[in-house]
Amino acid sequence: MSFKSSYLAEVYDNVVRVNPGEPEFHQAVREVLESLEPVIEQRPELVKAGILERMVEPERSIRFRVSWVDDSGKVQVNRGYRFQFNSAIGPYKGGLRLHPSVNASILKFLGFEQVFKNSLTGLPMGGAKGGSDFDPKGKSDAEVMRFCQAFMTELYRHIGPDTDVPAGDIGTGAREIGYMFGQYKKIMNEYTGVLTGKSLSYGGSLARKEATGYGLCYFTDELLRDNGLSFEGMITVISGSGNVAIYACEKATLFGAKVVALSDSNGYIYDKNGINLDVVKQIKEVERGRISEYADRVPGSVYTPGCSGIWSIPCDIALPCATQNEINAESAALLVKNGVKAVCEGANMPSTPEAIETFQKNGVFFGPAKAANAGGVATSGLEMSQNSLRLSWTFEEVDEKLCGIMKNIYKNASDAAKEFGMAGNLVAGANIAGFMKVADAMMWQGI
Ligand code: NDP
Ligand code: 2IT
Repeated sequence: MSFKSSYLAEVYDNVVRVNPGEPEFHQAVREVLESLEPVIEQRPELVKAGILERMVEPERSIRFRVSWVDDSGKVQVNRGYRFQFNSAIGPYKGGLRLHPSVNASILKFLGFEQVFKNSLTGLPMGGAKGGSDFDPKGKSDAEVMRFCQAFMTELYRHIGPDTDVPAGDIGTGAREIGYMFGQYKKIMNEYTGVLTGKSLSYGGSLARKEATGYGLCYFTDELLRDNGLSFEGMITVISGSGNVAIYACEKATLFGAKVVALSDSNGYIYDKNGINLDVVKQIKEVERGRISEYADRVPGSVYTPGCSGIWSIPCDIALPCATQNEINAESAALLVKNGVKAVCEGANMPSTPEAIETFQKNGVFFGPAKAANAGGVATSGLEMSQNSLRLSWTFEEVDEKLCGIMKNIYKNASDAAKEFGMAGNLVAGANIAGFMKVADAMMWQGI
């Protein structure tokens, strides 16, 4: 799709020009700008105030060296980053990704999207993302600890409970958050809610671990019901087998779906009897092993090397929960051919623009990441509230709030799509609804 508005084309071309070699960032910006065509027509004051030009430029970009000592005594060097995108509606908030593929393009696409996602939650959180090209896989606990301490020894000066509150993402779970929190506390001599995704014993929130996956299913359930369907009896394929995938599998199964496949970056498992999640949790959460081991332990299940083959499994519902651009046009076409009814994104930007177009053209109900996976950061927001209040809500209290937030996100995205003449297009609806609140806050606050 090309821009109708020459102004939007100009904003986009400039993003490409000043951020060369950053295709993921360009992709994320392009999608949002395309959605905003009708808004810009109605609100010329936003153009005059340069709202879009400001939104596509991070308020602050931080890059730093992380040196740490491995178990053999050798010094290792990684690159650390934090892109603080927008603080119009609250302190910067967003995860830290630890993966060898991490670069500025990936973190900027994530930070940019986080602004709109956080706005959609209705909670007062700005947007940021950070991380490093460090690979926690295959490292000892001591190595992970030394890396996390070195990372925080630089990051601490840029964050704070009212400034910027990082959290987990790919490769960053409770272990990494714990080591980072410990280091921040030592340096600052301050016990404060500077990170979310903490363990329960020192300020974490019940249901944060489950939140992204559960929230994805609450959103999907709402979308299905609005269209006269439900999870009951639906054959479901979920990619990934990390934090988001595991708890999406758990809730989808509780809702009556039959989840038949999960994956990791090496390959996928197919279990026609429905995934035994206790086995997956043991392999992934306890042993930090590979998904291929599932096939060794569960009779009747099959492991296939390679990631993209998972989308050739016939299913009613697909929940991509691994990484960006994991569903391309070809995989989308296969899903459509096999009769998929709904695709909702647990990962960030897992569908390419061509894949999204394929789903939308073929009447597949499509829940975009910014809306569908916002349950994680929403519950991080609830963790921040509990830390400020110095109390803890029960699992049921947090889960109920999460469910309410996800229903609200669905309604707001769906209403915004209708209001701007694109009923059913939740990509446009989520982008517009998320944008409006941030744009208004920026207008109030001046330049
Ligand atoms: P985890 O690290 O817990 O799990 C990531 C999963 O995705 C693993 O199964 C991993 O396989 C797979 N994966 C990662 N990178 C690739 C790749 N390049 N190719 C194929 N598979 C890959 O991360 P999360 O579950 O937390 O995150 C998954 C997605 O959800 C990400 O897009 C993240 O940004 C998004 N997300 C996470 C939230 C959260 O609260 N954690 C909130 C909202 C979105 P392997 O083990 O082989 O690397
Ligand atoms: O992409 C995301 O929304 C996250 N990784 C969660 C961020 C957070 O601050 O909880």
